[in-house]
Amino acid sequence: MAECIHMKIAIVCYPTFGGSGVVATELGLALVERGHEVHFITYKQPVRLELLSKKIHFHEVVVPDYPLFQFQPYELALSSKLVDMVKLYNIDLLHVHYAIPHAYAGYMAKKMLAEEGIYIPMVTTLHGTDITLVGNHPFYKPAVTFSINQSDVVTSVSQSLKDDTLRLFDIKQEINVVPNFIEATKYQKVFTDCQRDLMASEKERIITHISNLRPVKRIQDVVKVFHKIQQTIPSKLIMVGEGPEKAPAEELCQSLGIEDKVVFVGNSSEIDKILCFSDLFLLPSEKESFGLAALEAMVNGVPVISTNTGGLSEVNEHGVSGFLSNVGDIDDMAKNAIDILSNDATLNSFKLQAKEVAMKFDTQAIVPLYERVYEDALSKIL
Ligand code: GMT
Repeated sequence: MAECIHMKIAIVCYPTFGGSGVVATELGLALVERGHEVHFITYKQPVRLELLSKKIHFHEVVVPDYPLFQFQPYELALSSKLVDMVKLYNIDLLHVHYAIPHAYAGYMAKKMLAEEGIYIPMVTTLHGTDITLVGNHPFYKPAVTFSINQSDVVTSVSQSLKDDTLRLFDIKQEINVVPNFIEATKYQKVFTDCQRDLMASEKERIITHISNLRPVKRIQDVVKVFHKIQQTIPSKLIMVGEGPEKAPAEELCQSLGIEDKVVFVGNSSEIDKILCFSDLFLLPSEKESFGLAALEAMVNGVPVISTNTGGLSEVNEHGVSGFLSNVGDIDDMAKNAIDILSNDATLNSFKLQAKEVAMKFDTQAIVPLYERVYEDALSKIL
C-alpha cells in the first residue's frame, strides 16, 4: 500500500446516534490510527468519540440564544468556528458529512478563508436522507445543489445514493462511491459472555431491530414481521433506539397481544453486546442509502432480513448474508426469517456467511479510499 502524507483534517458531522455521525466518528478514529490529526467540529461531542488526545480534538460549536432570532443561525456559527479552527491548527482539509447544512457552512468557511489567502479543499460525503428525504425538498434544493457542486470532491456511501443524487439534483461534480465500513477484524474473536439468558430462554430465537425509529424505518413492519415469525418460531424481539415511531409500535404490540415478547431498550451504547446474542436482524426500511445498522449486525454474525431499497442490496447479499424483499412485503420477510431460523444448521451457515460478507467492508480496505480522496482534493487547490 502506498504511503499517504499525514494531514490535519477537520470533520464536520452530526454528533448524535445515527449512521452519518457514526461513520464520521469511526473514520476520524481510523485516520488518527493511520497517523493523521483529526478535529471534530460540531455542537456536541460525538457519541462514539470517547477518547480525546493530541491527535483527536473536539471543538464545540456554540450558538447562543438571542431573542431576536426565531431560529438560531447554526450554519453561521459553524462556518465561523471552521474559519477559526483552520487558522489556529493549520488544518489542511475539511470533510463534511451530510450535506445539510454542513456543505453550505463549509463552502462559506472556504470563501472567508480565501479572503485571507488561505486555500483549503472541502470533501462532502452524502449519506442518504440529506439527498433522498430532506435535501430534495424545494425549500433546500437550490442550496444543496450549489454546495455539492462547490465541493472539491464529493463522495456517496453507495452506488444507489450516487444514482439518486444524479437523478434528483443537477450535479456537475463527479461523485465517488466510498462505501461505509466497519472494523471487521475487531469482531473475529468469539464472544462467550453474551448473557443471552437475560433476554430469552434457550429455546427462543432473538430478533433485533436498531434504528432511530423514524417513519422511514417502517417500524410497524418490524412488529408485523415479528408477529408472524413468533407464530412459528418461539422468539423475542429487541427494539433498540428512540424515535417518534416508538409509541405507535408499542401500541401495535399491545393490540397484537405480543407485548410480553417485545423489549424496547431505548438508545444503547452497547450495540455489540445486543448483537452478540441476536439471531436475526430486521431492517424493513422504506429508504436506506446503505444500512450501516445491517452491516453492524452482519459483522457480529447476525443475518439480515431487509428490504431491497436503496443501497441495501449492496450490503446484504440475498441468500448469503440474509434475504431482501420488496418494501412492505411482510409475508415474504417473515417467510425468509422463518427459513433461516427454523434449524440450527441453516442459522449457523447464515451467521458465518453474514460475517464473511461484512469483511468486504473492513476499515482497512475502505479508509485508504478516503485518503486517496483527500489527496485528490488537496491536489485541486495546490
Ligand atoms: O437513517 C438513519 O439511520 C440516519 C441517517 C443519518 O444520516 O445518520 O442514515 C443515513 O446514513 C447512514 C450512514 O451513511 C446510512 O447507513 C443510512 O442508510 C442512511 N439512512 C437513510 O438513507 C434513510
